[in-house]
Amino acid sequence: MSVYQKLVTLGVLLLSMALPCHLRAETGYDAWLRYSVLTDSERVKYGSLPASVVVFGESTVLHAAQQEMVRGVQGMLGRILRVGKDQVEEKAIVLGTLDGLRSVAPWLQGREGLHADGFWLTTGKIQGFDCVIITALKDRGVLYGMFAFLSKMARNESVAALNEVQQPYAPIRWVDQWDNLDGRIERGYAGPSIFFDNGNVRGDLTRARDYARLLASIGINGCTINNVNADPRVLEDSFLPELTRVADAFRLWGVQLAISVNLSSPKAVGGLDTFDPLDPRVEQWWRKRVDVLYREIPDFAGFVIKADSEGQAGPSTYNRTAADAANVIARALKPHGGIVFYRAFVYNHHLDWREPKNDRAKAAYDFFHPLDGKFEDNVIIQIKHGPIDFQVREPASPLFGGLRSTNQAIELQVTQEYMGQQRHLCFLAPMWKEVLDFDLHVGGGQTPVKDLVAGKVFHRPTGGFVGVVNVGMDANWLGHPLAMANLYAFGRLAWNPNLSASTLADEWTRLSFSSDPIVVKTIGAMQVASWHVYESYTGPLGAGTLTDILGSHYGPDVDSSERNGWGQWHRGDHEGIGMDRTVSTGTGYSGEYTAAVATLYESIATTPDELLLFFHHVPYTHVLHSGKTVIQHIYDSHYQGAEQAQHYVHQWESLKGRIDDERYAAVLARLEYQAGHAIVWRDAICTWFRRMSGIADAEKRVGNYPDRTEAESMQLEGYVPLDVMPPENASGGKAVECSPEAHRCVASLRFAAPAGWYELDVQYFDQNNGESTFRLLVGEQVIDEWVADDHLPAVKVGGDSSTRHRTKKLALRPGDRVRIEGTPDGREHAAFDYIEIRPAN
Ligand code: GCV
Repeated sequence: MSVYQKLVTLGVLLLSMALPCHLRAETGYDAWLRYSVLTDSERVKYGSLPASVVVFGESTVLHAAQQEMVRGVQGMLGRILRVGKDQVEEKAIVLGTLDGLRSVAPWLQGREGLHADGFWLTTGKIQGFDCVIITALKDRGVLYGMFAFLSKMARNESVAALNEVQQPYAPIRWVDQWDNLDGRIERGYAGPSIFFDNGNVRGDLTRARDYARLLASIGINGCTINNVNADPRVLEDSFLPELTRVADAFRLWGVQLAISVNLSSPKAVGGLDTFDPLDPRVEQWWRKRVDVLYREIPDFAGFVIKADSEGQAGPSTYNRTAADAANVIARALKPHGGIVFYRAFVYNHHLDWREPKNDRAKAAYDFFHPLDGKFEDNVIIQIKHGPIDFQVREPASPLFGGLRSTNQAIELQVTQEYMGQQRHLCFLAPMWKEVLDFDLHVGGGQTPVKDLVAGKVFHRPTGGFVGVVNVGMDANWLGHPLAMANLYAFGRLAWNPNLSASTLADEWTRLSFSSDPIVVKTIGAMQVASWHVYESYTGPLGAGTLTDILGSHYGPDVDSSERNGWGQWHRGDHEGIGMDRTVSTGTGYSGEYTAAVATLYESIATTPDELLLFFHHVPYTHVLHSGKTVIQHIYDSHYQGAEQAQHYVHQWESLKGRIDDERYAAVLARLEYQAGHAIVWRDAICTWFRRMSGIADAEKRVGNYPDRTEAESMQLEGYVPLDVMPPENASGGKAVECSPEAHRCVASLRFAAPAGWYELDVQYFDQNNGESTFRLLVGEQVIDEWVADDHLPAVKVGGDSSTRHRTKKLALRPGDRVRIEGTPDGREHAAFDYIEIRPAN
């Protein structure tokens, strides 16, 4: 951080102390449960709200609901509700199950059709007093109703004369965390685990409890706390008390604990010499383990299994099927009401890339469709939303239509593994909506994915929605304050997939920031556009996210997808690009859909442009439905996307003073970073396609950067040129870095343009194995200084580490000597790529 930035931060801190309370400094920890004070005019609506909240019945969940109601009303209205129990003595907000209210409000019993977890908000007389009533079949439903009521108030909706029933779309609304026992999180981008540390469950589970509260507020009822690449130790006797503590922390908020288990556990920690699911000793081992678990955690939810995938042990070791493996565990869980999620993410990651018929996209369907109907009723097949792996654009997995006699759940990824890792803004609800609403035409009538997974189409006993979240110890849970919209949207869609993406963005913004119309409109617009923007500079036309798939999954690396066994191929070469997945000439994947969908994708003429390269291999000169050639679309889309990413910064700056300074600054920093990294993406991908296709950009932008001076062409002292791999990840394929013997290095140029105000960008490399310092000088004057101390997924110079530092409004005149001075640190050699100087606006 530069001295200047430090001063700004200090200033922000001091200022925030003096802010009016509706702009109090916030870390984001409260997420959408801020209950911030309503304005006088908003408060008028709640003038007649009762002064007490009475709970009928006894349970930790009901108690939590009552406490939360007090907290919420106090926050928003500044009134402290009187709490009561089992008796109404004045106008009151009443919380209780239908059963609990039977004696005092028999008239409520007439309400039919409430399902488990659903709730009813209504009004009526209880014991002679007018009451607001929040009721449900179960305690958890009352809790959900209470959160819905507070959410209405926070969004300034009327709560008078309520009569509203809400039912969740599906019974399964779970989140998975990929936390390892050592505290690291696989694909987690917001600090270490809130559950584990150093091989054990954390001593302080405050955050786990607060996470459960957030989850409950959006209707999530289950949470798997450990990585699907599961450590067998979670099933050891000694670990049980640890799990029990997490279950206790969750229980208050109606969130049931689940764990991922390793199929080899009977052998790895159980003392058996086998984990063959058909071996009676193995069956007995699972039964005993499960019985012991339920003795300590009676509301335990179940297990998640990743097997025969990416190195995880599986039933194939013994020539058994996924059904054999899932069922043996399901039978152990069944008497206790537990569930097994068996992940459909089973594929061979040593596929022969030379064989054109090989296709990873077919794997889930090929493995699981033949097993349809062979699973116990408490097994759920957990299916990633697309057939590959959370790429920026994939069609809906055909397996959703391939299971008619088996329960299923859709797996959505809230953690932005391939979507900018919470450093880039990418609101995923629009993408999820496209998949959930996609009609797979598997029965008569409409059969959208949301109905298939909810079990509505084939009348399955259970099914639903699972989100991979990976919150961490960062104060704001997911790293990027705006990324929490994804968790919110996931929960809300699991409850009601018919909500639109813009409604979700609107709700989330009001709850998380403010109802100021300008804030709601601006953030809503940014969120709703952001998936398309991200797609447009990282992987248009369905080619997949063109990232480093062998490493970070973060920066650009088009070639990394090819010539290896992982099967995320796009088949880009000098002639064209795209995977031919048709039945007629390709891998046959499109034939895994029913006829109506297969026909759509089989033909280039009917395949939508945005999925063209997922289904077809075409020459770069192929003309899209839009009228553009593929190659020109790729160039244009990257330039437009990167430009929109620059625009986010201005959109956000327009909100200064309308939201608290702490989150304003945090978001601004991320958006400025994203704006720079979008250009890294743009240049890398366009350069690769320009080189591969040999076709120039009709707009002459690619390879032509008028304001740019390459570092290697500046006058260097201590700096030496460096070839970057892949070459497109640095401008001109080269950067400069400090030579091993240099303690301080300088690159300089003589400014030659007319005198004026300029902005100057330094594109430098910020690795996580050192903290180099950079200074910008004009003549002898130090203009700016910063430290490369970000925590990017990068240990070398390249597309993951390439970062922009902008100095605004700099006075320059012809003849000025502009110098970049780098001081290396550790294994980071103060490398940089280029500078750009352009007139300041
Ligand atoms: C937990 C992808 C991710 C892995 C993840 C895997 C899965 O391959 O990169 O980190 O493993 O999906 O979903 O099991």
